[in-house]
Amino acid sequence: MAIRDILIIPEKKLRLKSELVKTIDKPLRALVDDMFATMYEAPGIGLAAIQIGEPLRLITMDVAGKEEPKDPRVFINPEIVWSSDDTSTYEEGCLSIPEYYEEVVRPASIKVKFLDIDGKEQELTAEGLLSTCLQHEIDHLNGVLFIDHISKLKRDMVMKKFKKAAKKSGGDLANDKEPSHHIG
Ligand code: GNR
Ligand code: NI
Repeated sequence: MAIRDILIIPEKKLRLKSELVKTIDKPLRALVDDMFATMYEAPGIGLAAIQIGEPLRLITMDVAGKEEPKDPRVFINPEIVWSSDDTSTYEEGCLSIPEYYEEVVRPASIKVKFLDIDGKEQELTAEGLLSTCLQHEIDHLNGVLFIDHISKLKRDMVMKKFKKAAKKSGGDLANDKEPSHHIG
């Protein structure tokens, strides 16, 4: 079990559409273990595999409160099969966009179909934080981030800030722009 690095914007991989999980085998279960370790350590209430660089339709989640017992959940190949017309607004954050929080409007309730860790088909109707978090994570599987649901002005401000930070610390590898000519 390993804590893995979480990708931060403007990392291009975060924009990939993740692939269906084909087989639930030992390596996949090891990946799930890494995702839980990484998610709990962060700490976060959800994690999509692409956030640790694995473009698979795989999510870990635990929306239990601090005082409540752990409630680890795994969603494999999740699909939203129904969304409510009524919406709810929640202040969201993302481990791939650290320390930025903004209100997002989403359907209040959804019904999802998915496979559990034993490969068994499951259905779940979610509301509240579980619904919000599931929609946030399923967005990740499609290369969508919560800042895509806020105003372009706010999104552009956030992207600018993180591009600048990546340029300062990581240089060209962490940046989605052209190679720097200042090295050497
Ligand atoms: O830890 C997280 N908290 C959170 C809060 C409100 C809405 C969504 C989330 S998910 C986030 C972890 C994360 O980035 N998952 O992709
Ligand atoms: Ni996120």
